[in-house]
Amino acid sequence: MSALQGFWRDIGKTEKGGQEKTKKGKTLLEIMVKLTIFVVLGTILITTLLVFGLGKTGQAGQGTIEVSPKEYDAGIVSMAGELVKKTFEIKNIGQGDLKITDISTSCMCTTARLRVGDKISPEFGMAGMDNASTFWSQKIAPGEMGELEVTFDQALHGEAGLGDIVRAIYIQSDDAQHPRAEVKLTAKVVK
Ligand SMILES: [Cu+2]
Repeated sequence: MSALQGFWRDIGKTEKGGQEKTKKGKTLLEIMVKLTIFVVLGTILITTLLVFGLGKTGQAGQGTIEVSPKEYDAGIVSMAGELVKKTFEIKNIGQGDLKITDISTSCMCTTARLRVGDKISPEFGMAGMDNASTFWSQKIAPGEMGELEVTFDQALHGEAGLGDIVRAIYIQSDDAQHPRAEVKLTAKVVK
């Protein structure tokens, strides 16, 4: 008897042994074959999805950010008056999706939220002072527009904040040419 024949005979024995133990159960070999088929088919499916998914993204092109206006002058604002609010437009003028990954402002008195369709972001503040962006990002489709709602609290700094002020709002995205776009808000704060 060759070594190969011996091998098959031993497998046969193992199978029979398995059947005797479990009776109505499947043999070890059947389970292993089914498991192997399952794993192979699963791998093919996942690979196909990844290849086609990535291919699509690559073909679609890149997003390009356009902010408008770049600067807004709120004019003379009274410390006792209502908070200064201004909405800036954040448009994707590129061929592919634009992903906004973070928003921050230059000072504690200035906060911003991004609204895209019916989605509104958390409130962003001064860089490093909030962690609102940790799990946040927002897609803007080609041709689509988001609204950056900025609030400036002209009374936050008290009398130290009187006079001409300039505040910046930074918008980080996956636009390779403009990874950090910015808009500015100016005003003259009076008592
Ligand atoms: Cu401030």
